[in-house]
Amino acid sequence: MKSILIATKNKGKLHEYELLLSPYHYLVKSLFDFPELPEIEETEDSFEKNALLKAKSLYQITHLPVIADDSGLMVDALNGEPGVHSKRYSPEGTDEANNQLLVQNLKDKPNTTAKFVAVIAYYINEDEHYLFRGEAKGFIVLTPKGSNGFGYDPYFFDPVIQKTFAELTHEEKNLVSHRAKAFHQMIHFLEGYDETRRL
Ligand code: ITT
Repeated sequence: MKSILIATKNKGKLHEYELLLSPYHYLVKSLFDFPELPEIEETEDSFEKNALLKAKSLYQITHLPVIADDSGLMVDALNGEPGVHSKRYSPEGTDEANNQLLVQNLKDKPNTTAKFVAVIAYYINEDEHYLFRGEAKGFIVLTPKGSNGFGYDPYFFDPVIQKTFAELTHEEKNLVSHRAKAFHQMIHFLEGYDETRRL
């Protein structure tokens, strides 16, 4: 069985990828399997650059095919913030503190429309690496709902399903999320590619 490295230490993200990858018969590894690997700082100013930086750095050390994503929440009334700073929006950088700051910054705004963005970098080798972007649109509610998911999920309301992302099971979130959309774009792209490159 071939191995693939999911370049994350975020357990919520990892679980979503394990489910997305389950039909493809891969041995899914994550950064928890490689505690000796260095932390890759996401220092760039775009999701694309950060995802590629992470995927490339980890490919160069492990020589495994790598899926790395950089993701975040972009709120219209906050000019796209927290964006690439979603993980460290508040000084504390915990989900709770990030969400409190988000609510604080939005409490007097009439419009709370927002989107989640995920960019996947799939790094097969030095010559073959690709980027895929997925977005999920919704708005921010000031009272959290649901206890599944991670990060901003309890505050992100999907107007089509009329639930926050934290009210969805992992399977349900994987039908609509930014990460799942980027992942399915990747699968679609690889279907048109050399057979050995398909997942
Ligand atoms: P890795 O870098 O180890 O993958 P991370 O949590 O640092 O994990 P990111 O750098 O991509 O991941 O940060 C994205 C942040 O954006 C994440 O910590 C959440 O706060 C938020 N976020 C991204 N996707 C999300 C989702 O599906 N649901 C809720 N919040 C999300």
